[in-house]
Amino acid sequence: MSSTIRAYIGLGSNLENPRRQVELALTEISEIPQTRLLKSSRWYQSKAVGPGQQPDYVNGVALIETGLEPHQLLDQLQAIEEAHERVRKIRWGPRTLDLDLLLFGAECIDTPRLTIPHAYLTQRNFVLYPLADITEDLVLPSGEVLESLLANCSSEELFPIQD
Ligand code: A4P
Ligand code: MG
Repeated sequence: MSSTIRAYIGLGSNLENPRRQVELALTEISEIPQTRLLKSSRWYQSKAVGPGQQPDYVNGVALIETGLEPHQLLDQLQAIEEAHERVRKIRWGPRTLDLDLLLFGAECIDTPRLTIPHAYLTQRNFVLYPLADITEDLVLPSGEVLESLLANCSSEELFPIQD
């Protein structure tokens, strides 16, 4: 790969064997063209943020290196979601697979299809704690430091899954 960027992807599932969904998605991410999977976090069980009674999620984060442009990468991630028969019905409703592009190098992007850094990155324990598994000294484009974000984010109701 000539010019590559490091990007973080959040994985989540709370339907139809969530652990299997996210494991499979990780393999599929590693098969995206011009892309290499560098690291992945532990899996975590987390309480659903969203409407109504929902099953718990399995969440994790992956670090990749890619030669794709951000929107090309989003296309690939959405194709993987589709392949998992993800049905988009309710915002924050239950889903077989959700792939969020959390960070793309140090870029800030705001288009109708893509907001980077991901809008809720700094508030969600099921994103911040897995990020900490695979990064050291992460600084967001805003200048915020992962360590301080973690200090302000409870790990309550977030459980690393033991194999
Ligand atoms: N989009 C914009 N920016 C991005 C980005 N950085 N990465 C657009 C991915 N997609 C991005 O997403 C709606 C649109 O967002 C996409 O078409 C894309 O062009 P969606 O996945 O169809 O809808 P959604 O996921 O219901 O909405 P949203 O606002 O993206 O929600 P989130 O932030 O993805 O949250 N609780 C737990 N415990 N664990 C979870 O993983 N996830 C969600 C979904 C809610 N509750 C959760 C979890
Ligand atoms: Mg999403």
